Amino acid sequence: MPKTYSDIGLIGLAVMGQNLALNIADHGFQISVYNRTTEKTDKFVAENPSTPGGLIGTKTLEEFVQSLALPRKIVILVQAGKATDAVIDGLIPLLSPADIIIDGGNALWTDTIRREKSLKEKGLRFIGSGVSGGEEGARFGPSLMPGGDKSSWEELKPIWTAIAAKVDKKTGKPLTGAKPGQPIKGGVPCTVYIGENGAGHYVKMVHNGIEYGDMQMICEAYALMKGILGLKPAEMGEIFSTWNKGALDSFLIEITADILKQKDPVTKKPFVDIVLDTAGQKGTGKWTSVNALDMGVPAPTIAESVFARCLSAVKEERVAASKILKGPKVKKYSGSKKALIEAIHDALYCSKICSYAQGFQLMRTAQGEYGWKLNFGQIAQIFRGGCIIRAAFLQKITEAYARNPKLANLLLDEYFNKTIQKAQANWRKVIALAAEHGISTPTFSSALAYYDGYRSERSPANLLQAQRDYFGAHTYERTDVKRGKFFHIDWPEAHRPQLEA
Ligand code: NBP
Repeated sequence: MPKTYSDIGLIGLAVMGQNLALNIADHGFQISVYNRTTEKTDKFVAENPSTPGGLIGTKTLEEFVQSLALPRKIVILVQAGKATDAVIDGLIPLLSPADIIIDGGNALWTDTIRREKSLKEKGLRFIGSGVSGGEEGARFGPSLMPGGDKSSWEELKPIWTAIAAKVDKKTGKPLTGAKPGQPIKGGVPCTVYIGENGAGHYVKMVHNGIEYGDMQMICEAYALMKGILGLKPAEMGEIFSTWNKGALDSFLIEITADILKQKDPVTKKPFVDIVLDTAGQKGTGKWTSVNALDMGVPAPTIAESVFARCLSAVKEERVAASKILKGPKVKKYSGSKKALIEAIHDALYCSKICSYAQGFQLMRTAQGEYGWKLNFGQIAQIFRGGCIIRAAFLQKITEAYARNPKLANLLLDEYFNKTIQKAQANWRKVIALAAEHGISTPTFSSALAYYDGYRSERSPANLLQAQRDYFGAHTYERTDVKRGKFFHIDWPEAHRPQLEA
């Protein structure tokens, strides 16, 4: 017998909406659902007649809103941007004071700030919640990153903590239920209140930027093993499986091993060899990189991963260029295969550390910009389960921030510093070999440049600033005068006597 009023409602029954609704219902919450195209709602409800909480299909927004307990909690999972605004605009006249709208889409954080402000003025509450983990995560335990009105988080918390992925408190390892869809007992839920207004969507965006970096770095490891050692996909699949048992243990390494071992069902050739080498890029990786430039935070590894996709997309141009632009002629690699595989592993791990350091630097700067108080250890912990970047490595980040919550840069943490000290010779060897062999490794190389740049007491920017002062009178600071005093040389005059001499 359904309750008179549902505990929560959800609008948008595409992949994410359907899976999240089932996850919520599995945890005993009655959920009303609505979709613009009614046939989708009817089909979805008919296909899922008996869930523990119950699914209530509704045909109009009015019927949907009336079916919810007060204060209403309404999750929106529609296309980000205009569709989200259209749904919110449709809801506003139907809602009561203090009702809560939760946007679970991949919204731009500045849109979330705007929406929260505008709804607050109308007496409504708003949460922008990152939802990570794709279809599988939404169904069986996503990582949830809610930001916005704190009082509404308290009301949403029982549902969000119930449906989120769970990790072991001590080890940070993801936990699973007895069967898929069955509630997970104990563990730390992969959701925590991130901060005010757009904080949740901001952190989700950086998560996606980091994900772009992780994927590209894995591709570069693959390109090196293939290009220098001539390894076959299945062989590389085994190597990734081995790596998945060590420091690189992560969802993306695990699926890479599976992909490399997969045969094409039609040709029976290695599947990866018949996939066209072009990749698309949606908003979030680009947003992360643009925001890094806007805030003046160096995040070159993340940005390079976006550019690598852009370069992959100009396939026809690359094919034409490959016939004209010649690379180096190299002899077959004569070094130890085992040692090189180990070096590529180390290069991947060091690059990954730098990429995450950049992502956390972005969040650190954004919190100052927007007045948020972010808990970086907790953020790393909620990335541990449910999401695409879930990895054993994230536990090291949580531990680093537990040691020092004010850590200026992850690279300065004892563990990460020691790890790079141990592995950097291999990292440098791999990048030198990549250059010798003409293999493009934009994220590996940019991560090393970031590391070397960040650890430089003196950068070459003294010359750069002198150039700026020469052509634009931009002034310069002196090494022999306390910072904050600016000088300028009248360059053309200063030079004239020398030029005339
Ligand atoms: P889509 O992003 O493909 O959106 C499809 C849904 O939006 C359908 O329910 C559609 O209704 C609805 N919709 C659109 Br389009 N315009 C609408 C409008 N003007 N009014 C009302 N409804 C409208 O769905 P998705 O892939 O499930 O993703 C949902 C959200 O979650 C997105 O913001 C996405 O970025 C985010 N996200 C997706 C993933 C993923 O792996 N797919 C992961 C994490 C986050 P219709 O059926 O009537 O056309």
